[in-house]
Amino acid sequence: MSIFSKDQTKKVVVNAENHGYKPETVTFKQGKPAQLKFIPSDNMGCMNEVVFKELGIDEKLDGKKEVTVDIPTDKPGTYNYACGMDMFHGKVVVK
Ligand SMILES: [Cu+2]
Repeated sequence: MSIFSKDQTKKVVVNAENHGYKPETVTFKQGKPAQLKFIPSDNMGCMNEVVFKELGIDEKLDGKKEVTVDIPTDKPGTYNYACGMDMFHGKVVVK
């Protein structure tokens, strides 16, 4: 990340054999661009898809490359996300 950037970037490791998303909750500050990076592992299982219902985001995680999701930070709130089967869950808090 550039030192000139005020963006916020956080990482979540995805591992279906390690209880899912680590960390389960990520917090961003309101008002600055925010990106959540999903870091794949060798154990993706059904976590090869991540769905943010409220944001209309549905991304494939192929287990090889990181996937970045832009999180809106214009207002405070909580965005829940889950695997494609709605089995593993995580959330993003903007405040
Ligand atoms: Cu699942």
